[in-house]
Formats: sequence, C-alpha cells, structure tokens
Amino acid sequence: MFRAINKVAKNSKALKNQTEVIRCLSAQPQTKSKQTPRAEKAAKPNLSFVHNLFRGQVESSQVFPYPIALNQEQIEYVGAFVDPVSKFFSEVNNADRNDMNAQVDEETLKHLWELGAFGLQVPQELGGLELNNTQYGRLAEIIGMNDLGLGIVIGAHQSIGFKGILLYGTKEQKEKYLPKVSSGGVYAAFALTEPSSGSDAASIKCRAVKSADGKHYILNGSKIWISNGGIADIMTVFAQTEVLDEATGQKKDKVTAFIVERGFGGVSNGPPEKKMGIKCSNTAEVYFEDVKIPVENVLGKEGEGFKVAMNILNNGRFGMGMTLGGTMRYCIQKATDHATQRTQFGKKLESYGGIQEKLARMSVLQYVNQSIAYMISGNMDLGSNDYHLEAAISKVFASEAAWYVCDEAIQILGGMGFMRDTQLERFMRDLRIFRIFEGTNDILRLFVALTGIQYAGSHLKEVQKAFQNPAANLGLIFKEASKRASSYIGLGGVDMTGLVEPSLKNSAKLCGESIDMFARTVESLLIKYGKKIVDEQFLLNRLADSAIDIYAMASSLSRASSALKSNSPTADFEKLMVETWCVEASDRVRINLRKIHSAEFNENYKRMSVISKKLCEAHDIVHNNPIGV
Ligand code: MYA
Repeated sequence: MFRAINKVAKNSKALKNQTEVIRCLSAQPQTKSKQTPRAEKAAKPNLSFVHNLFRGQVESSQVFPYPIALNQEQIEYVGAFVDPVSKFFSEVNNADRNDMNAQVDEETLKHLWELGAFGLQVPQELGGLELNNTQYGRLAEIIGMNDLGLGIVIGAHQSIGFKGILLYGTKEQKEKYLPKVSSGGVYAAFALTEPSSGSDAASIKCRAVKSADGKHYILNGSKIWISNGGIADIMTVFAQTEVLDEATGQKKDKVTAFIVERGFGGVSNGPPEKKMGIKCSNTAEVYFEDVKIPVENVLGKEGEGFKVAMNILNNGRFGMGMTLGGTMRYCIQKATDHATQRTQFGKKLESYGGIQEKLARMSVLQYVNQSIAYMISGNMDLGSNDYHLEAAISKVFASEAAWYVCDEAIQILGGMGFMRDTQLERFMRDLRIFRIFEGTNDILRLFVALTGIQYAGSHLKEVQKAFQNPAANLGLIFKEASKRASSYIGLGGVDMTGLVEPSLKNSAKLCGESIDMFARTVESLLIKYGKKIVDEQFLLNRLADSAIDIYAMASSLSRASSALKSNSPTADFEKLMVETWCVEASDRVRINLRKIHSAEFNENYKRMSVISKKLCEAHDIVHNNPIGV
C-alpha cells in the first residue's frame, strides 16, 4: 500500500500547487453530464460508481437500472444445477464431518468432480460448465449456505488457483491446463503470500532466474498459507524476475506470474496447517527448489505479474459476497426457526422488540450484501472492467455482515447457538478468516480510500492543466465553475430521485445527501492535507466506510426499484428493507464524515496513537490493576 500511497502523494503535490484553483471552485457533486469535457476525451471514461463518487459525480450507468446479465436460457441453465448441488449438500456432503476430520473424504470430492464443481467457469469445450459470473455466484450462494470449508477447497481452486489461466492464458496454456483442472481431477492453487510478504504483495522474495538460452526459468523460494497448497498439482506462482526497463535501459526486479506444475520437480509442501476454521480445506507452505519452468509458462507478460495477481483477486472478490449471502441465509433460517418456536416469559421470542430488531437487521444486511454482489457480477458479465473498488467493497461488506449476522443468530439461539449441533459455531469459526484473506479488510479500506482520492486528484490536476491554457479549455472550466458555484446559491446537490422508483424518493434523497457530503469531504481533505492525507489512516478509514455505505445504498435502491418496477411479489418487502437501510446508512455517513472534520475527534485519534505507542513499547498493557498486586 505504501507504493500506492507514494503515487497518491505525487498527484497530491500537484494538488498543493493548485490550491487557488480548488479554493475558488468549492466542491459540488453533480449527476454525470452527457457531454464529455474536451480535456477528458482522450482517456477512456471510468464507469465505476465508487471511483466517481470521490470526484462528486454520480456515474449511474453501472448501478441504474439494476444490471442482470442473464437471459432466460442462461437462467434455466444455472437453474438446472440448483437442485443437484443442493442435493449434494443434503445427501452427500457432511460439513460437520469435514470440519472434525479437517479434510474432505475422497468419495465426497469425487461427487464434486462429477458435478462439474471444479470447472464452473471453464469453457465447455475445455471441460467446464462455462457459467458466467452471475451463474457461478448463484451456485456459490448454495455452497455458502452449507459448508464454507468446502467452499474454500472449490474457491481457492478456481476463483484464484487457475483463474489467471482463464484471464491471461494463451490459447496453448488454456488448452493444456484447463481440461485438467476442470474435469481431470487436478487441483490448482494461487501462490502469492510469503513469510515476509502478506498485505505488501509486491515485496515477495521468491525469485525466478532466466536461463542463458532463454528457454526456462529456475524458481526458488517459499510461500505460506497456500489454500490447496498440499493437494495442488498446478499452481499460479508469483516471483521476482529481472526485467529490462525499456524507458531507462536498466535492469530491475519485477514480479512475473508463472504456471508451475508439481511435476516439474523441486516443488514440495509442508503439513496441513491447524486452523481456527475452514478446517477441511488444505492450507500449507509450499517450497520451490530449483524448479525448472519453461518460458511458455509465463502467465501474462514478463514483469507484469503484480497486475496479474491483483486482477485475479479483483475478479474473484465478488464471489465472497455471493458465498456469504448464502451463509447469512442459513443463519437467518436458524434464528427465525428458534424465534418462532421458543417461548420465554410466556411469549414467543419473535414477539419481543429486541429480537425483531436483530432479525430485521440480519435480513437487511443479507439483502444489501446480495444486491452488491449480484450488481458486480452483472456488470462483469456485461463486460465492465471498472469494478475493482466495488469488488473490494463487496468483500469487506460481505465478510463483516456475515460475521455480524452469524453472531446475532448465535445470540438469538442463546446457549443452543453455542452448541455444535446448530452448526452456527462452525460457521462462526469459518467466517473469521474472510475478514483476513484475499486482502485484509483493513488494506481494502485503504485501497478504496486512496484509489478514490487518487482518482479525484487526477481530475483536479486536469482542471489545473485547463487553467494553464484557459482559451483552449473554456468548456471544462465553465462546467467546473458552474458546478461548484451552484452549491453556494443552493441550486446544487445530488439528486438521485429520478433514478429510483417514485416511492423510494425519500431514500434516494438520503443517498444523494450522503454523496454531497462525501464529495465535499474528499475535496476538503485534499486541500487540508495535500500529500499528507496518505498518513491519515484514521480519516481514510472513515472515508472508506462512508464510500461503502453509499455504494450499499445505491445498489439496494437500484435493486428494489427494479423489483417495484416489475411488480415483483417481494417488492414491498424489499422497499421496507431499503428504506430501513438508507436511514441507518446515511446516518452513519453523516457521523463518519463529521468525525473527519471534528477537532475533538482528530484530537482523539492523536490520543489513540499515543496509547498504541505506549502499548507497543511495553508489549503489554501499561496500567496496573486497581488493587496493585
Ligand atoms: S491470496 C492472498 C491475498 N493477498 C492480497 O490480497 C494482497 C493484498 N495486497 C494488495 O492488494 C496490494 O499489495 C495493495 C497495493 C492494494 C496493498 N487492482 O503501488 P501500488 C496497481 C488493479 O498501489 P502496492 C488469499 O488470501 C496500481 O494501480 N490494479 O501497489 C487467498 C499500480 O498500477 P500502475 C492494482 O502499494 C485465500 C500498481 O498496481 C490493484 O504495492 C483463499 C502498483 O500499485 C488492484 N487491486 O500495494 C480465498 N492494486 O503502476 C479463497 C494495485 O499502472 C476464495 N494496483 O499505476 C474463495 C472465495 C469464494 C468462494 C467461492 C465458492 C465457489
């Protein structure tokens, strides 16, 4: 992230110099204009809702109307898998046994291979089921309702293990490897993390050196916590390679992605890790000792492996939203079963306000999470490449919402929820890792905030450039000035009411107001901190939380609008949930943004920083107990 931070810093330096320009143009968010400003024409427009949020524009094309990319035939195609997959879970798989044994038995795995579960998105002619992202997500929901550990065996294999071959593979690579991993019984793994390189993925030390004849590389190094690491025979491995920088003529180390076969020799692994959850999935260290990799096995271009890794992760993250939507559904089923059966103090639990609030929040979170995940998969299926921030948000939202929902389900069941029989304790243990892997939620929050700020900064740089030659850029300057001036005379503000069904106007208004406040905050932070914004993680986290809440409002508003428009039987219920969500989410945005501006809270962040430093010096709590012994 620190490299990202430096890049933002570079942009922010330019911002510092143009403070005057920014100051005379106070922030004013607007819905996107149909005309493209002259200075922007050259660049391909970024259609991401979240990116544009940071520059105060409502880029609605990927949000409204709600994007469903499936035609009837595609719905029927995936529909045909729903029953067999559900049946597999009720009749074949035993999640409790998988968890107890910390492995999945061969018979169960054989069933999964027969179902085609290991090649869900691989083209049919290469042995897979050729599902698109939405179809894949629908099946992931069922997996998430039943067994998250098994979900990781399946997901680590295809969501990241061989996804690189699907995304970046040459025709030859696809033809050679995809049939094996989709229907040939061969497992795949994604090998990025190393002992000294977790969140800072670019700092990996594994090294691949090209042979003098240029025909192969020799790979050395080790990876840790590799899902499927002990069972995979094909791995996507990331390693440093020496690359000639064409611009400077100098050689430097850059990450390259490789397809590595265990059969190349020199690949070994450690024993399965003992974990808190997802126990039945194999996690192991993997060692590479003089592994000879043919040059044909470079995945993507030499030196571009970091982007390959990031894009594989970006591409798979929505899958967590889908999977955990299923988990939340299971938890809600358990909680409602209990609330409707259990009588205490002479009344069923469901009649108590405290329980009603819990159940309602659980359902709203499940709905909003599902709205986000299906929105992203829909956009991906429609060909969008501008979904990286949205996918990061989906991962953060899903993993935190599912944790909350599972915890509340256990709370509703009380002592029973704590017992193994309900399976909630297993889900809770399994869920914990979801906030950590595939990019920790902490890193992804910074990724969202800093990437968004960088995007807003680059736009302001454009405005600054336009001022250097005003005659040639009058259109952009007038547009910018009028956008911002209108806020002073009360004409501005984001109006999203035209995007939703009329009965959701009030909720849309709350979302619009949040966007307004958000954009002003982004700009004021850039003005106040310039390049130093990168050091303000307390503030960046609150900005990220606001972006998450706003995107969640927009996604669910869009989905409920579509439901209302099509007279869906659950439309009124969906409206109820979205109204509930928007009141709470917009309030959180207001609170988070107020904290960013509040001197009192900023002072508190400094206090927390001091407290943390003292703890780290002591490697312990600093205070004694009240009785001093
Ligand atoms: S696998 C391990 C997961 N590890 C991570 O996720 C690592 C987290 N770290 C990072 O993501 C990066 O290092 C960060 C950037 C973000 C911190 N998309 O200077 P930079 C570009 C596209 O900012 P850094 C696991 O856990 C950037 O624009 N591009 O980079 C599996 C720049 O480009 P340019 C990106 O400061 C668990 C360049 O890269 C992105 O070093 C099993 C350098 O950028 C991005 N995201 O760090 C899971 N980020 O130079 C199983 C950066 O052109 C899953 N860039 O400007 C199963 C789930 C589902 C189940 C399904 C059942 C079926």
